[in-house]
Amino acid sequence: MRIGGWLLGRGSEHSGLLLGSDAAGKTTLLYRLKLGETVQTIPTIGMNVESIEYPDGSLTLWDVGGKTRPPKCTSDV
Ligand SMILES: Nc1nc2c(ncn2[C@@H]2O[C@H](COP(=O)(O)OP(=O)(O)OP(=O)(O)O)[C@@H](O)[C@H]2O)c(=O)[nH]1
Ligand SMILES: [Mg+2]
Repeated sequence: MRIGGWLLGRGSEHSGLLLGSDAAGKTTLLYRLKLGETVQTIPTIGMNVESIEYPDGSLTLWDVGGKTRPPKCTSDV
């Protein structure tokens, strides 16, 4: 997708970031959207990335564990 289309909300591929406190339900939401069912989760170490395909496009979601530390270069700022 071209950047202009992304900025204007057009195009068929979208991506997003799931951020929140630990145990907020981010991973549950990710797999609910991906699989259409509620799965049992464990605390996420690092991140999960899933692409959800729709008839007219796809949505890629990045699910970052609530206890995942940011890279050192940003945590020192
Ligand atoms: N009651 C209730 N429990 C939920 C809901 N969503 C998730 N949970 C429960 O909350 C707990 C944590 O859910 P996760 O999806 O693992 O939370 P998370 O935000 O990914 O946590 P981290 O990976 O540690 O950042 C699990 O036991 C889920 O079953 C909800 O909508 N309602
Ligand atoms: Mg998680």
